[in-house]
Amino acid sequence: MATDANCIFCKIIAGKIPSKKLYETDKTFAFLDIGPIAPKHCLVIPKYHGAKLTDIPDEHLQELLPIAKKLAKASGAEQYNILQNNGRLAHQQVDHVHFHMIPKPSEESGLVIGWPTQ
Ligand code: IU
Repeated sequence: MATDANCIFCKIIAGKIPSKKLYETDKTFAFLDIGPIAPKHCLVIPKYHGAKLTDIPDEHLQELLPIAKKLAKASGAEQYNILQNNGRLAHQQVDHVHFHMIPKPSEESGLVIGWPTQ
């Protein structure tokens, strides 16, 4: 398994940095985002270290979307974003592949977080 001793997400997977773990398999780890933009915003990551999607072998990618889907269902949100950024121009900050699962709170909850209009 490819890992990087200097990668913060590899340290989270290894338990060297604490996280709120939501789900784990031999290939995949999911945890609450430390800077959520909505309640229950979480990240699903391969244990195999790679900065971009194209750096990860297919067999380490296959569970990511099914687990993001499972977490979307578990969040109870009817609407949500699943996002994955590659490179600084694409707003990637952490160089270990991750899928965001971002619930969109309903208007009734009073927790609406909208995208900027401009
Ligand atoms: P991005 O797609 O690379 O821009 O997203 C990185 C995310 O990783 C961002 O939402 C951070 O809040 C999140 N994160 C985290 O959950 N724990 C950490 O220790 C660090 C970043 I550093």
